[in-house]
Amino acid sequence: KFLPHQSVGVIPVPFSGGQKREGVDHGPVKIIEFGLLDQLKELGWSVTFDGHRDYTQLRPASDPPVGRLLNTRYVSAVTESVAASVQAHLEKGSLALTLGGDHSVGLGTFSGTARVHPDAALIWVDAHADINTPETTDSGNIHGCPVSFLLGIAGHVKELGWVKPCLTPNRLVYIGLRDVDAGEKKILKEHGIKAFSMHEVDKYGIAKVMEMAIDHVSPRGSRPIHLSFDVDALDPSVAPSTGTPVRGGLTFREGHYICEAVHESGCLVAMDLMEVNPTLEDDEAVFQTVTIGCSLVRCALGETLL
Ligand code: 6HN
Ligand code: MN
Ligand code: MN
Ligand code: MN
Repeated sequence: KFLPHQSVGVIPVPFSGGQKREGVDHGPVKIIEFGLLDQLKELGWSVTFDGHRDYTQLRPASDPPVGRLLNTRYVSAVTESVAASVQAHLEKGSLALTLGGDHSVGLGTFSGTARVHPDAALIWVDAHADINTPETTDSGNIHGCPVSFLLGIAGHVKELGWVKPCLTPNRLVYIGLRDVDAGEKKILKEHGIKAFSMHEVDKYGIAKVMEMAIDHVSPRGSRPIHLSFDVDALDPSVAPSTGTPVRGGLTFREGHYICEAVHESGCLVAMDLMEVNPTLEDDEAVFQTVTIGCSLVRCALGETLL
């Protein structure tokens, strides 16, 4: 509805500084090695990909904890650059597809989307809510915090000063939650944020959940949609190679249905595929995880079963 997209800009973000496990920075290379770009061309998309990136030169010489937050300056520099890339692709009329990397990168991707589409909705598909604040985080890992910064409820962190509040609770919806910290549950309640946990997926079925989720954030197709898909939303039996797996997740089909429904809305302007870590588990597990990642993206970009 917003753009009959024909072109997609692919942004690889080989970054792992938002959490402590090495390897998630190898996600983008692996996903592209598995043929995602050709698969999208096959679907009729014109694909812009400016090559793999190296963000390590943005790593500051010294990056001591800011309160509890870890690698704050590094996360800040990388995500600020990602925001500019997303913005540039959207301004050219392309859909922006970001390949992670850990989910701290969501700070950059949605900020970039919001600069071009200030009314954009955010569908966050994840086992986790990633809405900790600098006060509530136990781990200090910023991949557990991006949503609080986007909403502007994190309080001011000078080192992340470039991030401006660009999301409101009514434009945010979660799907797939099952590992939400106590402090995060409080935040979700206080701000009246709509969330479909695995309990609701079981109760209503994924089709009804998607109808309610899209109707909540983009009633009658009124808002552009940014889909941020953390691969750990899927059950570890179908997507094992990820840093914070949690049992009881989305099935293979439920994951795909989410992407198909977002495509059918006609409102998708940007997508993130995050937390694919091709160094975790065995080769078969990596194959499964990367393959499913590619097919989720294809479904969001219009691949159909018939
Ligand atoms: N992710 N709630 C936990 C934390 O460390 O704040 C887990 C976060 C996971 C983040 O999967 O993108
Ligand atoms: Mn590495
Ligand atoms: Mn996440
Ligand atoms: Mn997660």
